Amino acid sequence: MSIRPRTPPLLRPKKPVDQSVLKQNRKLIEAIDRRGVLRGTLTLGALALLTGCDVSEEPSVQSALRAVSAWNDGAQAALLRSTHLAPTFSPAQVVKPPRFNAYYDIQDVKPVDGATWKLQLTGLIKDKRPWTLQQIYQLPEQELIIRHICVEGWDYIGQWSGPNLRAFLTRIGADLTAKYVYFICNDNFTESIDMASALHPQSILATKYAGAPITDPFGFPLRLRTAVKLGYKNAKWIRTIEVTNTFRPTFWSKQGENWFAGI
Ligand SMILES: Nc1nc2c(c(=O)[nH]1)N[C@H]1C(S)=C(S)[C@@H](COP(=O)(O)O)O[C@H]1N2
Ligand SMILES: [Mo]
Repeated sequence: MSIRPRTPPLLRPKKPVDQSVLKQNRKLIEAIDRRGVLRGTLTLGALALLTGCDVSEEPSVQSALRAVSAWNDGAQAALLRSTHLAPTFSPAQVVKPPRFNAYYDIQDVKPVDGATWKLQLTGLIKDKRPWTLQQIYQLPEQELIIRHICVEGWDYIGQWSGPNLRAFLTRIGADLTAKYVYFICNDNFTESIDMASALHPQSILATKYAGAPITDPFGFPLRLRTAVKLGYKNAKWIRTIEVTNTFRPTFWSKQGENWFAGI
């Protein structure tokens, strides 16, 4: 299986956006960055995550910048991680089916057998017993209707549900002060997110899309869906979760993509 190449820039919009809009608004961006809100990683994707605006059109890039600016006024940057919620949408806006992406084509997806699959736990976790799918289905579910933003220049609104990641990490006795939550997937894809993002209220382990189990191409039986990261951080077909203080290079970070990729 060959890796579909991906090249910078981080976001390639559907209609080419004049990237100079970011330059034109440099003062505003610098003001935002000074307070550390965007951690020096302002991209059109991060703007879309923050504001929910469609970043494929130049006027909405500008309204996104204005929205960030308005929100930022008087706000403490440190509050972002815990209290700033990414935009959510209504069920009527949900795209069905979702839009597929992986580092290979959809016909190369190898379905996971939900009957034999088990979620493996490793690292800084007290209770490392593996979980069957039936056990996971018994956990309380949270629904997120959020925008998925792929750096290849497309996005869609999706309706995901499954156990809240913070609740799950708490339940298994994970060290919530550890630095990273690392995901190993059935297709040998790897991703990791910082603990603050893992504990964000809009991060879930999704088992369902639009109320039905996620279908094979979209990560059956279990995937990460977080509103605070770009598309590629949302690991599909998760096999193992590791809680760790050791940074391990991830699939896309090894190819030179930004590791943080979020807000
Ligand atoms: N296991 C695995 N997860 C993955 C990928 C992948 O190749 N393998 N691709 C990522 C990328 S680049 C994107 S945009 C999203 C696509 O998710 P979707 O198919 O549900 O839209 O999955 C992410 N998670
Ligand atoms: Mo992506």
